[in-house]
Amino acid sequence: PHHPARDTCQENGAPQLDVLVVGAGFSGLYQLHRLRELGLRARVLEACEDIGGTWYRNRYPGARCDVESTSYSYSFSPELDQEWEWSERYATQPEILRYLHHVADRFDLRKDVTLRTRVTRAEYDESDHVWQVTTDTGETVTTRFVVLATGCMSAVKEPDIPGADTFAGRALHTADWPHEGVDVTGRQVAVIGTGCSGVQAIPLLAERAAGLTVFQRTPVYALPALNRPVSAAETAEFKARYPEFRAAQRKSRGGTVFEPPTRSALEVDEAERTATYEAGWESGLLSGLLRTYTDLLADRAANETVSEFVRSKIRSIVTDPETAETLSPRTFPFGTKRPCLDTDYYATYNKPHVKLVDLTATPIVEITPKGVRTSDGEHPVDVIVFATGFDAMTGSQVAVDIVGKGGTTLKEKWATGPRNHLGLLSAGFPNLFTVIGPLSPSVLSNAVVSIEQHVEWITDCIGHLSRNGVTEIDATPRAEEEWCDHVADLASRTLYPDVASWYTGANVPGKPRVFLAYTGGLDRYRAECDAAARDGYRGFALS
Ligand code: N01
Repeated sequence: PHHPARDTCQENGAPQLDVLVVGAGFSGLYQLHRLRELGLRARVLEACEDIGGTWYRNRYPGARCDVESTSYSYSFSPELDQEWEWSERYATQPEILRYLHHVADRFDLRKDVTLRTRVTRAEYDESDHVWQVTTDTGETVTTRFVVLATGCMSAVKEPDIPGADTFAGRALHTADWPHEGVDVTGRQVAVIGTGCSGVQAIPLLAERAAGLTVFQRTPVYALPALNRPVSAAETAEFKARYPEFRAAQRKSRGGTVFEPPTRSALEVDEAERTATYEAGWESGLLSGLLRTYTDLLADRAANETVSEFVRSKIRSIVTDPETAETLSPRTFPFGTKRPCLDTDYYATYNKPHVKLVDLTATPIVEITPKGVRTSDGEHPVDVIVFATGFDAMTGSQVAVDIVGKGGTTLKEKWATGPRNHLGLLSAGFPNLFTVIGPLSPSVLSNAVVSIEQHVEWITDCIGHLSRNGVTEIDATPRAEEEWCDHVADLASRTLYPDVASWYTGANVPGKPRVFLAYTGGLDRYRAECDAAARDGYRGFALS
């Protein structure tokens, strides 16, 4: 067989790089920083024109974080915590991007980031224990380790609607919004999709558009963000307690700090429950309702109490009862699809120029040159916004042609669902780490806290291997099987797996139905990862 890596190895047989990091978002930038501390030769390749990952691409109107910015930010540098100031409780996309630029400058990261370079292929050389990585710019790089820092929401799901390419007006996807912005003043606008992207964009599009038609297939549960500017006094107060907050965050179950609930929702009477839910609603936190009782994600009857509470809120905001009912989720329990954090989402439907089309009653038949045709007729528009989501969790990884041991591709191996050990390494694909990928807490936690946990574990691991002259780490098939079973077993005790969502891969036609995240909590997960490392990387074969 051809061993391409050998052709490009340096003369002493060493690969050109110790670590190649794919992606320059929150994950890739921090990974680079940590690898530098080990004195390793590391480089980041980024497909986009600039750094920022998710926060570079998702520029649609209203794009902002749904975790408070003081919490959705790096914790690794106390100096960074002290010098950066967030202007709002929930930062907008431009502000988060500015933060990432600040981090890149402050830690001098840019010089090892190559932009406009998409990794297209990575092939493992079993005899030299190196990866040969190919890019769309024609470059080949040999590297001992690869870290896929490619994000959970970066592979855009193309709209699977007939005629989508025939539309004569402007078609946009929320995740590929033009950098110069789009002025919809006086235009007729359609939005297809009511997940978190749609929910954030709809109120702002409605402010400018002459008419806005929202095409909804499944309604969501959206909670008020109660976003507001942060005062100088609040910032000073927060900065004073940052060290203890960061420590608590690292120990927490999901990367945000709160007192965990102790009681079932069914243990208390309705009046008490409603008062508790009111307080959760008024907290303006994404998890404000879910953190009230222990069993909301495990017991349907318990969950129905909170689901109905949110529906009652929708009815209280939306003046037309029929529209309120169409906006009310009835087909899945609260929290089993990611809830949204909104600003004026439901109230927007009270505006006379905003129309809601219920696709369960009148499905989309096709997109025509003039607009959207449902079974009820054509809706002519100037602009269509596809807020149709992503091939989440696995899409960005299988998009790279990754060839592991024995010529098996990751795509083939994962054809029936992702398999790996500890969410970090997939057996047969040695030295290839994933940051916040499938079967780790990732999307069920504050992503930045999970990213730091992964990056630090990976860095320690690579440091350990390098110091000990170990050139290969691979997950053992047995440990991998046990981990996959463990993740599935934990998920099966929740309400998540039965629901068609991107958590279960159900949003992408043909994608296997597997619950994609670890539900045991970041604290327990961190302990599992640390124990494996302490026990000499138990569950992994080192050679
Ligand atoms: O995508 P989604 P998203 N015809 O998959 C509909 C994070 N995020 O980009 O549910 C008609 O959630 C689809 O309908 P259905 C966050 O984790 C965070 O909004 O499949 N409709 C659904 O309504 C989030 O969960 C923030 O029936 C079609 C929508 O499109 C994740 O990213 C902001 C359709 C897709 O919703 C993804 O959110 C934004 C079709 N053919 C995103 N295909 C923050 O606040 C799809 N849909 C930080």
